[in-house]
Amino acid sequence: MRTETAGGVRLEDYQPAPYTIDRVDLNIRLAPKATRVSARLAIRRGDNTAPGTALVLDGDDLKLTGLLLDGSALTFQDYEASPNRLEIPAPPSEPFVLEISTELDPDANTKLMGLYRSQGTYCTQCEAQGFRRITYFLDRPDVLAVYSTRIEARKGEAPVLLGNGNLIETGDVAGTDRHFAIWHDPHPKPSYLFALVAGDLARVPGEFTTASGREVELGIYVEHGNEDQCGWAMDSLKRSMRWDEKAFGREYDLDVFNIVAVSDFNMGAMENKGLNIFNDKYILADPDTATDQDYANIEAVIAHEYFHNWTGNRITCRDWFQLCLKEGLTVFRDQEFSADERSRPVKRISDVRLLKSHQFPEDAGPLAHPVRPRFYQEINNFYTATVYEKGAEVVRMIKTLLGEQAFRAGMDLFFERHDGGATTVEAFLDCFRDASNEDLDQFALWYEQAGTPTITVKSDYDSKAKVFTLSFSQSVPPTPRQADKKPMTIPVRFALVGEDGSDLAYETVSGVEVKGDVLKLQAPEHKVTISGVNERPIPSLLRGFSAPVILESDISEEDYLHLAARDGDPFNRWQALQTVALSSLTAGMEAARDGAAIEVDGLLVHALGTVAEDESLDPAFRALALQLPAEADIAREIGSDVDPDAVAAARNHLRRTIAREKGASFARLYESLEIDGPYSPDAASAGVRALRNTLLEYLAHSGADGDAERVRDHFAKADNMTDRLAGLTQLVHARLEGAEDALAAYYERHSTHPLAIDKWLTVQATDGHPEALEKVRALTAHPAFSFANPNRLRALVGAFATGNQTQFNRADGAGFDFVADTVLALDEKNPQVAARLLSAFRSWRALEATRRKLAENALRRVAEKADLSRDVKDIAERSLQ
Ligand code: 0A1
Ligand code: ZN
Repeated sequence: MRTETAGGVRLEDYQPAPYTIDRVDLNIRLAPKATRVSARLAIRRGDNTAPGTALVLDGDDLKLTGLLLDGSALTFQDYEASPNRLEIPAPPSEPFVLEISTELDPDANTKLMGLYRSQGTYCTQCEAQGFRRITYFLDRPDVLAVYSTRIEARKGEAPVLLGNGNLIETGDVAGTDRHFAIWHDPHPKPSYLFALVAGDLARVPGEFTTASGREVELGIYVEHGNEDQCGWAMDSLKRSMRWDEKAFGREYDLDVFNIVAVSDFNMGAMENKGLNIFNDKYILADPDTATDQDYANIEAVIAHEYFHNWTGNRITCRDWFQLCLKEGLTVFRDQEFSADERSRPVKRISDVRLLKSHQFPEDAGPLAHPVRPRFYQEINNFYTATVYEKGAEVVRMIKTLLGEQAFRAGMDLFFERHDGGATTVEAFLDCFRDASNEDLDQFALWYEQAGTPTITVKSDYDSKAKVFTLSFSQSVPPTPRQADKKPMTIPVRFALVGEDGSDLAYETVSGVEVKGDVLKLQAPEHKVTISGVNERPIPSLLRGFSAPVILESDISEEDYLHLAARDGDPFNRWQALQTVALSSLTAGMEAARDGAAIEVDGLLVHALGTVAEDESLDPAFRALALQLPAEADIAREIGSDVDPDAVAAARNHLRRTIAREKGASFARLYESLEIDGPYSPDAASAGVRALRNTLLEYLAHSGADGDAERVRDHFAKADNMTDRLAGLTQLVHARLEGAEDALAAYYERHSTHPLAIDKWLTVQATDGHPEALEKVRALTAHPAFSFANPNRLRALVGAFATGNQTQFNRADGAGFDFVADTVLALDEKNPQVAARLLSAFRSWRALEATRRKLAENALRRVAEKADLSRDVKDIAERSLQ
């Protein structure tokens, strides 16, 4: 029985495959317009499959050129073939070999799924369902096979031939200008992990010896000339390999590990077994063209893909509904890696910022879905912040609830039990149950229920009885197809903070289950009573963001500012400032909307000034603390009837006021933060640059004599991309004199480096000025822009749609129309990227009425177009539901 129907795919319809494919022998003869693929599949009837059951293989846009069963040609009565399907109605009941020949046109493949060419290099992308664009197959993650791949190409065109696993043989094809390589991957894998690369690439070598002494040859392949931009990626790879041994006891399992950087790629990177393929944006870095953030991203993505070797590849997903099993878990692992390599609190704050800015809006809008969905129309649309980032939070909560040791024991059990298998979220949770005896039944709702829970808390201190009471209630909002929600298990890490900032002692906690400093909320309401509290405490709740929830509390602004200044948990210090800033900005927005004067909270301005100057704090932390909530964060906080212009007015006003009041001290601090010596991407110097560049943003808006000059100088004298881009951004966004010259100078300097040009496009696309749309439109005709390249598209149109709140949401609807038109034009070429772009509309219902109507019209126009891809149709329809 097939699980895929015209109406979408449902988890409850899952059935094991009726046939198994044990071995796949591929012979791929590459040519730009006519690549010939022969796939020999060793197929076996499943134990529960009746003899004579039809074999149905998936295809996508395939051209069948030959078909042999056990060496004999099949006649037309023996099979039915279409570009999307191959059926053998009555296959043999004993194991048999099916040899399928197909012909592909890599040059015509603009979807970048299956086999395509990027700058002349042949490469593949098979997750989630790209293998079926190469040959007919049981293209589902629970069909695991051992692959051998013979790759053949013209020597001049593709001197480098790479496949999964280990290299077995190479040679010339006698009498031709062609050569071949045979790769063998001994680890059974699902088809989505298949990959090949062939091209004229440079190799940057490395080596690694695993804990048990296996010598692994490492290679990073890039276009010629880019070799010297691979050092950081290689270093990150080696550190990742070592970390996985130490933190999770996981060693690498092949003799080679290759990474290839390509410039046309739909996503960030891909964990194909032994042959990771990367968007070059996550490999290439040098100080002149990559920012500190790029370096941090490269480190995280390299780690992420490498960690998939165990969480994803050795243990894979039974079906695509289980995507979070590999993605949430692997994001959790890469977050922990970066936290260990850098500053843990700073990493946590950055991750939570990302969660709140991307996942919370998704969870609050029409595209909300559970971490493990139960239904999809198009699986490509479920590589979301919910599956990845909220999925990682769920794993983090398991660790919080179980404690470090039991968590590790559960992970060890998972690796032991499921190595070599394709499994489920239930089986994953069972490992933690068995390792800890913890009841995770209610906890499992985190995988099932969409929507961000809100916890509301009221506090009371009885100074006579020395009893502190916290009254919690929780609620989970309705989301598409999930009207009613059950109460969830919510781990709340807490402390009671005293006058001097220390954590106060207490005697007993009742009314809730407690483990160490974690309260385990499970009921709709809990009255938590804490005895033996000798002074009035300020509760520090949800320390380290122990659960992905919205916290609404009756804590006063004064108390929040006390936490901001003194909480022992750095995350909550940051959060306290954000909370105060958000409430001040929401009030400012109301005033702006009513045409009243915006009042600025003097206590907040003072608190920010104090954090900036506090040298006992990590500069990276100070930088984060000084960054005001983004316009999109303020909009999310407001939740409905949002006027983005009023939001921007309030934020700009607050920033200007801080800049005016603190300008002189910020300028002094800025001047004192010079870094001596050559650029290094390490976390400590990146932190100093982050603080300096955050101060620069205020100086750009101070209006004080000399500050604009400082910004121009900052740009002109920068000896690295982090500073140069910060200077350029401030010049352009603050509309300072010299902005146009700076844009021209930047372009001149970096015109041959596409990734640096992406930043130039983004700076212009995210300028909140009303001219931005016209500029963006004009830039789509610029020679540096390419509609066919996903990075360029995201840097310009994507950045405009997601990073320019006032101009995308223009009151005349022109921003919506522009993005909708781009989606429609792009859909014909690359539906995946088009669908992602369209999801920028995800918060349209929260807008005020005029904009809401205009956004709806644009979405309807998209939804109603004939011949839409399944990708775009799915997003358009769900957005309108
Ligand atoms: N598994 C990859 C993400 C990925 C998904 C789909 C792709 O196809 C276009 C590519 C990459 C990861 O988590 O890194
Ligand atoms: Zn991943």
